[in-house]
Amino acid sequence: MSKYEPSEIEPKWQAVWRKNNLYKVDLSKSARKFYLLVEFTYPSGDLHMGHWFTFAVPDILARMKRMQGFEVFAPNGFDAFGLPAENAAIKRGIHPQDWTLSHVKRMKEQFATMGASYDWTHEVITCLPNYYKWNQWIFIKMYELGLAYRGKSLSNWCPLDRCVLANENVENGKCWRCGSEVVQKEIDQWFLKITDYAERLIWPDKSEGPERSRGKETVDWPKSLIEGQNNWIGKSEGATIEFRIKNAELRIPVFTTRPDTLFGATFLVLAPEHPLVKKLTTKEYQNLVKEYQKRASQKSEVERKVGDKDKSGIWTGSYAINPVNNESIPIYTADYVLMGYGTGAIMAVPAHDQRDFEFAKKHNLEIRQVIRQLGSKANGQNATKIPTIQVPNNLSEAFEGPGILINSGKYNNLHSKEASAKIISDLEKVDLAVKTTNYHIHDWSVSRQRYWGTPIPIIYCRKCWSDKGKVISDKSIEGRDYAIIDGEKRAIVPVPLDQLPVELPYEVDYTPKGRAPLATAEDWVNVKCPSCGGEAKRDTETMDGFVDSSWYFIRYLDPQNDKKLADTKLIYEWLPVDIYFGGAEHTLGHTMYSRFFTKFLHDIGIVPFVEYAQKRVHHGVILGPDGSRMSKSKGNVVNPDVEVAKFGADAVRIYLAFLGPYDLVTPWNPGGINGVYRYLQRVWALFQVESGTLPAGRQEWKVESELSAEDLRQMHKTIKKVSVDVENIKFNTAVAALMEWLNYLSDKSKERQLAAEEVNNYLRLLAPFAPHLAEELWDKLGFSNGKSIHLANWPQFDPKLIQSEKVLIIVQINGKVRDKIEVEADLGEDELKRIALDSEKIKIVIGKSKIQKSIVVPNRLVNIVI
Ligand code: ANZ
Ligand code: ZN
Repeated sequence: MSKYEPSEIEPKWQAVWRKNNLYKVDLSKSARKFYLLVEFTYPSGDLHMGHWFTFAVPDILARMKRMQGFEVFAPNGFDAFGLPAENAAIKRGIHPQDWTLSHVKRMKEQFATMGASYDWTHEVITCLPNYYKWNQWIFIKMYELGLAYRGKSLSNWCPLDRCVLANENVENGKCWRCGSEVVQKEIDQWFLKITDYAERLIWPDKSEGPERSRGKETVDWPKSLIEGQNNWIGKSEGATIEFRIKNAELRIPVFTTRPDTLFGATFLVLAPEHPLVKKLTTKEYQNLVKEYQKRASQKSEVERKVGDKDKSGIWTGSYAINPVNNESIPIYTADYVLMGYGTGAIMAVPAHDQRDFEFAKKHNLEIRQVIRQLGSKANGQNATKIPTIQVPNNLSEAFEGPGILINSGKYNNLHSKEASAKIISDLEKVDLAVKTTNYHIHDWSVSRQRYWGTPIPIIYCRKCWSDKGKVISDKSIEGRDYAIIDGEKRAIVPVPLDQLPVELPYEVDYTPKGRAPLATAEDWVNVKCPSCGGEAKRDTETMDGFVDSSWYFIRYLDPQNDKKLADTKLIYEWLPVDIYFGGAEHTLGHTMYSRFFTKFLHDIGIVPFVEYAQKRVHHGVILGPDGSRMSKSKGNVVNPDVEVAKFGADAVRIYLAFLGPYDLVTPWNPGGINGVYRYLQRVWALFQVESGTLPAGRQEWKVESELSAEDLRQMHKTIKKVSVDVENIKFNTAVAALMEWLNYLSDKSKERQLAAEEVNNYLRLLAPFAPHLAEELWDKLGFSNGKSIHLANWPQFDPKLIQSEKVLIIVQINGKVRDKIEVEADLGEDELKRIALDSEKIKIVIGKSKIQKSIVVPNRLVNIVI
């Protein structure tokens, strides 16, 4: 009997599969299509264990589906633009393109050792012009529809290098290169108007009409992702209420979600950037306010949202008039109010908003309670008899919930909801309020002062502006029709679609010089205007890398197409993606942007669906053996190449699948992979036949032997378990089932011959997990007839043969036996708990009591504690 030598059989089969083009998909066969997508990877240079976890485990599903007769499309590629290439280039003088493409090459070689079935013939590499041309095309389509515009946004600005810094290049508030203090500065940037899609991005997309197409109500995405997205969009319904100013013809609109608390508004707060701050500030406060504004400008939005402990802010010297009771209330400016949300001004209700409460405490402002908590009829009093209570600054915190109105004139005793509606409608009559919906999500700022990205396909023309622009100048809008470049107005001229791509020039000085690297490529920057032929300049910024990953799943279908994003027939037949694997860290950014692009492409008639993936699965994270994140500096990195050399790719694959539920964060366990390796050795030993020499005692196993009912049950149970578990992304329990069946077969084989059917089925079930070992034995044992096991059919199970034994489960409540129920053996804990709680006897005993916890002992007992 030969030894199990993965280092011999694995490269051998990988070469055969490559030669036979085993995983090449036929996209013309879409009747039973299965599009399996894994988030493509950044070409960082080395394939680490995280990549293996991300790609090798979903490959199990791809392989099973293929054997089940699906035409499986599992493409792969590289998300190849981005900061690391550029930073490495700056540090080491290698051109970002050379750096990136050499990493792509090396990583593909490493990918090959995984024995995964990804299809590289549809590879997408985003830094190549035939890909990013279409980023530019989409950008211009958005521009034409008013969805791409130039606007201002606060950015990290290094005053010494005179450039914008990405968040990751700000270290402790200082520039990573020169160490100077980073400030927040308003910078002109390109934006994509994702806010226009805010309502439709809320889950589920409820839009009517043609959007009601494939891929909607049925999508199966993690709940955490859906909630995360909805929170980021942050839809908020309320009203805009206007406050008049004492002694001035001005009004300040504020956005509030709680009009019912209006009688408790004891001051107003404006964001420090609010344009009215200057007008409202009286002479004696001007210096203090200016100083405060300057301090606030040094804080990032994130810092301001978190809020400081000292609740900084300052009075402007002015008063506003509360529209419901005509009281004069002071107007403050404070940085906990953000200019970018609502109207940039708030009515502060310290008794019912915690931030306002802390601010009022600090600045000694009145805290007036106007909402009474429901059910808090203190001292048994009837609600209507509760006297209006003045609670002078002795609350310990704000009461933020809804309740019954007090201290609110004619609105007293109404419930918050009712009161809000009444107050809005009363103020609407005198033109002081209007119902308003706000969204927290901002437009997506997509331009970067970076080299290694997609050039923005825009040209700025002085002549077009002086010829045409001025004529229509009162209707022209900054950011849409013209931009101010170097202090001068120029028309915005998109590059004509037939002149795309605007290629990234190779020769560029990308070391920091205080301007965008592309500005140094003067031959490239200076162009003839495509509209008037005059002297013009290109935009010198590049697109955010999230643009690249927002539609790559469409491009995979047809990566060489130079007429369209992809062939329309392929889009209609192959999308949406059936299952999309990726990291939970992309719950916000990538997932939101790609959904936005999908809806946009839907609206311009490119795709017929509004969600691009039916199912989304998050993978977990593999930590180092010490339980912390693998990192070179900690010395806890497990290198897949080393593990493959020791145990083989099949063992590494199965180990990763067997670790635990796929979405869990789990440390690498060196003992675990040893165990998996031994399991594969046992499979090898039990089944293998050396060139005609059959293993002792099992000379005739190829002949059909009689299988007992129990033998059949074991076999069909395993087929079912593996099929169902892999389908449901429970790879670990599928592996456990295979191990169990092996134990059974090893045991029984002492007394009888294994049937050919058993060996054959076992190998086919094992094939997605250990593709090399299964192929080798399939071939050696004469099952193949020259055809790969990966093209064989997936085993079928017969439900009649699985009928399992029954067991009697005892159901206890607080330790007392209350019922006995006959159930199928081996049910899971949740299932058993559900059955127990369904019992009439149990329901009666529990009644209205609350269940504290329940203890389940499989096959024996459920104890419910109430
Ligand atoms: C009065 C009030 C009373 C409020 C009360 C809350 C509770 P969401 O749900 O996030 O939309 N707000 C409005 N604009 C703001 C801005 N630019 N910066 C900081 N805070 C702002 O929150 C809406 C609430 O946040 C608004 O309702 C406003 O405070 C505050 F008992 O108005 B509220
Ligand atoms: Zn022009």
